[in-house]
Amino acid sequence: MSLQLFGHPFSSYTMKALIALYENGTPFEFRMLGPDHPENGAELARRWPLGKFPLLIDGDATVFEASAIIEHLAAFHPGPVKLIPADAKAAVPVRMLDRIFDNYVMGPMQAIVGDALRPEGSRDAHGVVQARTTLDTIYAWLDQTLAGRRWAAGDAFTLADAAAAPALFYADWVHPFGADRSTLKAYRVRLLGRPSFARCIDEARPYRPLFPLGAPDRD
Ligand SMILES: N[C@@H](CCC(=O)N[C@@H](CS)C(=O)NCC(=O)O)C(=O)O
Repeated sequence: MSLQLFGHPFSSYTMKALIALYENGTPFEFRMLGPDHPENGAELARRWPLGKFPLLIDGDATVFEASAIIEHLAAFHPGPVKLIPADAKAAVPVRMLDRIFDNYVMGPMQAIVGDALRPEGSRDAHGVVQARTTLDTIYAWLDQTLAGRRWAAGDAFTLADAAAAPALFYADWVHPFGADRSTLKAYRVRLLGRPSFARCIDEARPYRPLFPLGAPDRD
């Protein structure tokens, strides 16, 4: 049975999993979520009550959480691009950076977007300030940490870059990096130029009018 990925092209975590599939040209069926495909939403909810996506089906295996999906693909559908280093010591900083991008870039970015989706009167101004402070702090750390590196963990494109690409793509929309973060900006440009992620951006382009804060006229 072929691989099936449930997700939506405009979803940041779906993009993260798609990057892994596109990097290695792994064949799969995309199970689009949305009102036109209620059967896909129903199956997602049946397999994962939290209803979060992406979700991968591989035969008997159901895998959710984008990082776990990428680990699963690396273990059972390996290709020429090794997103998880085989060397255990080299894999630690890759997994650490993956957690950093998810928790301290994607998380606060989603909190700001999520707040904009709330009805007037249920907004959390304090939470948004906290999210923006986290982003400022992590931007400064990343700007220093990534100096001299082509990709997040060094010369090779890895899981950490798959996490970074959608996180930094949207984070710079909701809370721009600022004029002096030249290393971080250059890294984001490299990510946007990576063919696997450039494809994700193009596939998501038709959905930009849905962005609650208004998508900027760039990228
Ligand atoms: N920790 C999850 C996060 C997944 C996530 O938050 N996905 C969003 C789309 S980008 C989602 O499912 N949103 C719908 C919802 O929360 O109900 C992962 O790594 O896959």
